[in-house]
Amino acid sequence: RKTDTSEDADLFLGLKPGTDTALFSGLLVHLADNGFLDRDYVEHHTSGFDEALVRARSIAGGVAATALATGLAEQDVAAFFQMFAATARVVTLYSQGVNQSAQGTDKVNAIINCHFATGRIGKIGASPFSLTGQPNAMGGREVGGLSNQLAAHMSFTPPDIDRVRRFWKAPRIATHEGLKAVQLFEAIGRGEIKALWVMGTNPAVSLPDADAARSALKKLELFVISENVLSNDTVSAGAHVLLPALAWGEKSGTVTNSERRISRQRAFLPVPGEARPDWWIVSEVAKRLGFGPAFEYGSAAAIFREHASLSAFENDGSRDFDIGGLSELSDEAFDTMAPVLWPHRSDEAGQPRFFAGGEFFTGDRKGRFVAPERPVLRTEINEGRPLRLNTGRIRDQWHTMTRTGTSPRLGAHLPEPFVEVHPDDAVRHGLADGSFARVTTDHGQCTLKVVVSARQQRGMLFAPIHWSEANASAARVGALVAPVTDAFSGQPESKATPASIAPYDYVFRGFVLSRTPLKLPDHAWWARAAVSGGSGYLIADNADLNGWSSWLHAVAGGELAEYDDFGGGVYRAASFTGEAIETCLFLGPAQDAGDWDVVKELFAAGPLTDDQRRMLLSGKPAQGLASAGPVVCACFGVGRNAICDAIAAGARSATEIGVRLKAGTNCGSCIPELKRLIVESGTADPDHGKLVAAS
Ligand SMILES: Nc1nc2c(c(=O)[nH]1)N[C@H]1C(S)=C(S)[C@@H](COP(=O)(O)OP(=O)(O)OC[C@H]3O[C@@H](n4cnc5c(=O)[nH]c(N)nc54)[C@H](O)[C@@H]3O)O[C@H]1N2
Ligand SMILES: Nc1nc2c(c(=O)[nH]1)N[C@H]1C(S)=C(S)[C@@H](COP(=O)(O)OP(=O)(O)OC[C@H]3O[C@@H](n4cnc5c(=O)[nH]c(N)nc54)[C@H](O)[C@@H]3O)O[C@H]1N2
Ligand SMILES: [Mo]
Repeated sequence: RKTDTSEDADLFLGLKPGTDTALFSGLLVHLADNGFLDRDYVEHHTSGFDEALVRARSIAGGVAATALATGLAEQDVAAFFQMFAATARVVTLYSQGVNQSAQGTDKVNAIINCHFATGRIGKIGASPFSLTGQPNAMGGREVGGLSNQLAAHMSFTPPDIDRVRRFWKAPRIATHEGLKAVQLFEAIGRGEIKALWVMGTNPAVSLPDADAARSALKKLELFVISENVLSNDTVSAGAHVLLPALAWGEKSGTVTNSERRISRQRAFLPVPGEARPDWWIVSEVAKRLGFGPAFEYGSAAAIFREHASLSAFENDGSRDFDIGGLSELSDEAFDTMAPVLWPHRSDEAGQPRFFAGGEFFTGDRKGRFVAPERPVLRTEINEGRPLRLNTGRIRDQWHTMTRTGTSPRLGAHLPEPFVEVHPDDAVRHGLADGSFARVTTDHGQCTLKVVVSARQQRGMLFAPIHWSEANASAARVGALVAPVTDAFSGQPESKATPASIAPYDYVFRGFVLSRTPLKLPDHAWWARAAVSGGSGYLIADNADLNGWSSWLHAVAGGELAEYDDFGGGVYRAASFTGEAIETCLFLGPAQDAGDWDVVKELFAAGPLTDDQRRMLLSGKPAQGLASAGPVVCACFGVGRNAICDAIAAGARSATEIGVRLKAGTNCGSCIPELKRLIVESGTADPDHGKLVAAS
């Protein structure tokens, strides 16, 4: 699928889902057959090359075979092979399109094989690079936050278990790997796990087959959640105990980024209510369980010192993660610690780079080529499920929206849950841009707004993962996803579930704005969007307008100003407190559903003039207030209409739009969209485009 990132690429490879292993197998063969191997590196610093090459040859033995396996054009495959071969400094960045797959480990192996084969690893500008997504994904691994590892990069081998056991004086330490997330929830569903403590994750939304995961939670005898928010889908699945945890900005500790740099996170907000740091909550529970002496931490600094000591304990260079040099930090030194690269051993400073000279953390210090399996998706499409559903993120929201979902600025760009469909598939399945569709898989169903886009592959759907039962009526996309997983990593195949799509008609569209949160009627399709000054809901429905009028009278209380044209299918009503809108409802046929962006601005403005109040329900509230359209630049709140006006007035590049409107001049993440708007307007400056490509 073409993304904003892909727009700046010299070469875009829109391969068939799950076929990365074939692409990189073909590349390995090309490198081997055309004299691009670093034979010296392969011989001295790696093992397993011959088997890996034989396997790669059987998967994709040349350009044509690679093109066939991946669905790419031969000239694109050839261009990619050439670019990789000819460029000494190559970084291969990969994230969930590679990992979240039942063949994810093999995809990664196939990538790393090409870097081993060329010796392009651990050198300046040359390395495979896994973009772990969570801000502290690395830190999570360092402290052993996965079910298949112990702390400080130790695993469940007898010597490691013994070492951690002695260090922690923990005779009953776990002696084997635990269940990974998907299998864990399956075991809960079977009643094999009876107690669960969820901390800092929202699995009822984010797991595959999420409806099954959510119902499994009901079987627990003890279900504890540590959370920042009072409610999310996991909490409402029936938590028995809710522990209020401090959030980012409120708590103190460290995080580690993708280049192994540990940074201090300092609290800059007061502690709200009874909330406590997660470490404190864990320690207090441990004390009640009778492990008091082991959990007498007075601060995050004390925990960090112990963590650093364990990393160095009986290490002697055998484990990469060693921050023994930080194990004696005073509280003050911890507080003022500058970002530090690991390893940071007691006898030396940070080590800027691993692996350039081999020296991998394996028994013989050699890197292992791994021969991947031929890539095959674990599910099949058929007549009933002719498409595949790809899922992922959008720019403006973070995962399950418990925090970004409260920002009016972020909610202004793409406020509704949607499914992206290729124009040909839209025709085939009778879908129009801006209409609604039901997406169905063997696991669940969602009703989403249709976005028709040529950036989507034929045969593929894409839906963002962010919406949940907390903020939408029918958009728990995780519920659609097949729970098949990679045999080694346990990652689910979240990007390729067989699916069907069908149009779903609503007679009425519209929205509700309210100073207080509302519960929408069960029959309505709705999505909550953060707005300034209250709560906003975009809605669609087939129930009669009289019913909506009664509903509004009941929830709004007080006196309503109303405009109804039930015959024409239009109903608009508002209540006021003083001169400001208290609650308002706009409903009508799609072309007459009210202007969400304009009314939202009036709602946020507070007191309205007499004219504005009179015009509000007329269907033309925009007079004297030009709608900025959906916000494209979230940093400066610049809307699409303003950007299109600037383009019409002569702006020919993202930079020129920035000069006029500031749009794109802060974080820059809207620049691809600015460029797209210029292209769509047909006014793009071709020379400027070349300049960008050349630089
Ligand atoms: N705004 C925002 N940013 C985030 C997050 C967020 O929630 N919101 N989450 C963070 C986290 S935790 C993570 S893990 C990262 C994830 O970052 P990404 O991995 O960039 O995010 P996804 O949206 O999952 O995108 C995966 C991409 O892979 C493509 N893809 C699907 N199948 C395949 C395939 O078989 N092969 C290939 N090559 N590509 C495929 C998809 O079309 C999609 O464009 O983002 C981080 N950043
Ligand atoms: N279909 C599909 N599913 C996916 C993905 C996909 O691409 N497609 N991506 C997957 C990926 S890569 C990821 S990372 C997951 C993300 O999925 P989750 O981790 O489930 O999503 P979040 O919304 O980040 O959940 C974090 C929860 O922790 C709470 N929280 C935040 N800070 C703290 C804290 O300091 N302490 C405590 N105790 N709680 C806190 C938040 O309020 C929130 O409820 O989703 C995965 N699921
Ligand atoms: Mo992630």
